[in-house]
Amino acid sequence: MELGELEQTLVLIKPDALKVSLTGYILSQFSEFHTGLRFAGAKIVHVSRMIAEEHYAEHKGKGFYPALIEYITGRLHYPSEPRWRRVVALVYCGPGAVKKIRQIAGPTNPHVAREQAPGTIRTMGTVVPIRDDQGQVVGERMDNLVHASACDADAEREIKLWFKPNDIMPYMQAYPTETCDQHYYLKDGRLLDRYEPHSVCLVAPGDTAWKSDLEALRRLYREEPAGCALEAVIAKYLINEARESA
Ligand code: 3AN
Repeated sequence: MELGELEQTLVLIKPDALKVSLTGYILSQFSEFHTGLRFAGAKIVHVSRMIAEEHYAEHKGKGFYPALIEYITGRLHYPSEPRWRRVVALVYCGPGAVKKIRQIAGPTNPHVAREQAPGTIRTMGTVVPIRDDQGQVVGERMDNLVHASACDADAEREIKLWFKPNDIMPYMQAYPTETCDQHYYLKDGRLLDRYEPHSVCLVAPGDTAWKSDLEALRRLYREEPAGCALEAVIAKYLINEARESA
């Protein structure tokens, strides 16, 4: 699909940025004045383990992965204050969105950012050693303040992971949508087509959903391969759902 004006990217303002009150500064750096891009969506999210693990699925199995999940879920920066564990999730829209936001964010590693990209947001991040149970350093965690999608394909996957179509202004919905014609509920990790006590309604007839999500839900419901995990589809429907927030 030729995106052009509808090119989009996902930004997460991560818990370390919230902790030191850099939110306003980051929003200002990404503002229309600096980037020519416009907001398409914004929400405050208490990050569940489910959405964290889907967001960073490509890093599963790497040494720093467990620390990455603890970091993005806010457990590291707010160990005893679950109510402050949150990120600001944003969608920016406009030509060159992915590249422009990545440039202002800077390199992944804050040390590299300080050396090679002065003025970028991640120069203000930190790198923290990861230690094993014996206290030996086994890796490092990069507290780099913001996430920014790396390419158009990642942006699409990530925006669809964090946002429902109706979280985004109608003129700025970049990916195909479809009207749902049946109920899907979730209970104990299983999809249902009708309500049972203690189930959560994911989508109902008449709801607008990403077309790719409904295609996946139909296959997953029939227990056929869907090309993605159930969690990748349902995580956004459980955002800020008290019953699901681990
Ligand atoms: P970016 O966030 O710049 O797109 P990714 O997608 O490669 O970088 O990595 C996602 C996150 O995983 C990074 N923001 C960083 O926190 C962490 N990370 C990536 N590579 C490493 C690494 N080699 N060591 C520690 N943490 C890493």
